[in-house]
Amino acid sequence: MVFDDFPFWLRFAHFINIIFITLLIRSGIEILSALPKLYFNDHAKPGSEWIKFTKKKLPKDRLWISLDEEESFSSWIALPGHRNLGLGRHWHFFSIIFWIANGAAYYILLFTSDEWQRLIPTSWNIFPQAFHTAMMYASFHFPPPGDPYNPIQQLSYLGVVFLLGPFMIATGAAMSPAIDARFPWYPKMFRGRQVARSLHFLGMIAFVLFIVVHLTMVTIERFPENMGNIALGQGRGTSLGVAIGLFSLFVIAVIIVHVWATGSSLHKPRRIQNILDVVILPAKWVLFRKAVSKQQFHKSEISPFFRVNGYPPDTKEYRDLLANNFATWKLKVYGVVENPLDLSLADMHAMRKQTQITEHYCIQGWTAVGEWTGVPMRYIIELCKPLLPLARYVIFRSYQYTDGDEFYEVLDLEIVKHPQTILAIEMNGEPLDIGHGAPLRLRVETQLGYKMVKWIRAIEFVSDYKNIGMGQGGHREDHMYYSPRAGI
Ligand SMILES: Nc1nc2c(c(=O)[nH]1)N[C@H]1C(S)=C(S)[C@@H](COP(=O)(O)O)O[C@H]1N2
Ligand SMILES: [Mo]
Repeated sequence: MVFDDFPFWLRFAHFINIIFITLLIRSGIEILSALPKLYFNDHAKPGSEWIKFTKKKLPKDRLWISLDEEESFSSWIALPGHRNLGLGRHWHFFSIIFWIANGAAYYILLFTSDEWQRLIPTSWNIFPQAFHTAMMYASFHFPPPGDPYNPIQQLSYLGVVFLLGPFMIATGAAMSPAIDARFPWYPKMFRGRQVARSLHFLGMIAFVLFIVVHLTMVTIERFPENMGNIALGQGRGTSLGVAIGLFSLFVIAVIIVHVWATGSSLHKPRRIQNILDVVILPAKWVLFRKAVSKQQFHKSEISPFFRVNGYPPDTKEYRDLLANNFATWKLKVYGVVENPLDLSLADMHAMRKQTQITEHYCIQGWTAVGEWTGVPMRYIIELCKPLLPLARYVIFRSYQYTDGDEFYEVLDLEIVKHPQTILAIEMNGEPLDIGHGAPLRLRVETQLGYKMVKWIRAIEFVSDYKNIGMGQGGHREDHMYYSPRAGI
């Protein structure tokens, strides 16, 4: 069949795709910089990576933390660059929402029109034809123009649109703690989150290679016609001058978006965080708040090594508690509750406890499986009786001060009630050690690690968190631009 001109929606979707795929690649590289090491096993033991993008050596003679492993990548490749995982993730999730929406609209229009026939071969002959075309390229000859594409072109577009795109969404979703906690079989399909992360990286490389080859081919092979097709819908009769002009418009548009996204993220990170969160936060609320963790790993799956993130508190208050083995420690539960509580470690031990073996997902990218024993937060809620509807958020406050401020994190009350949200007092059958949060730390198995406050001092129920800290919903949100909702 002879194909008509490219419809407007197809050209528009192609343009939107260029904007978001490039934002996704650069922000993805930023995310990689937070743990520039890739693993094929979920213990993610330092040294067992199959590839790394860092020369940093970890000290052997003192405690180091996962934040020490972060690299600073240049803004020329990473969005925004210079160690800003928080904003990199904001750009990634903002972009993925629009990229998927654009892709979905494109799929629908493709199949409700005849346009799918451009991409989907209707005969097995495509394979011998593709071989023939490959031979021509290999001998430095251009094959005759296809209708509309030559077989190699058609197969690569088919692969990118229907395989690589969905593959990136599937491997990306497999890195979400909320999805994996709710459906533990899902990450297992990829043999674990670290394999999904490695595959996601390799898929990104495939995308980059495709883009490079695609750009090269459309510029060296019938450039004016290609530009006419993809910009104006109609390629015949386009002159070289017009083609160069159209190509420059594309390039300029992409550059403007990237320069603006990078510059504004570096100079006004808070503003950009808040703007992007207008879209991201409600999406996370809708998608993840009902996801309840159903993890139960086997004892044999417990990781031999479990990274520490965050240096233990070095205040006199904490040292004194440590000196008497937390005998004088009391957990304060207060705020908009009917029954404020003061619980000692002995009180906590006397309560009904629960043990869970779960996988920890740090925002930096590493994972580790551990066994946690402690008191479910829903029992604490039964005791302290939050005042409804006033109580909407729960603040977990730590003894630790870092970057000059108290470490605290805010969680939606709904997530705090989840069955695997517990105040852990033991790890792998032993009392919590200092690095992992003694005497008490939060486990909230549908969230990323930074929500799981260690060295807990107090728990406060509030109706709003805008006047707490810098008002972003946690210490990491305030200082590192992480998102207050951490299901992905
Ligand atoms: N008080 C406090 N709690 C904290 C942190 C911190 O820096 N300070 N780091 C968080 C992060 S980012 C992670 S991944 C987990 C790590 O827990 P672990 O050190 O037991 O592995 O603790 C979380 N809780
Ligand atoms: Mo983390």
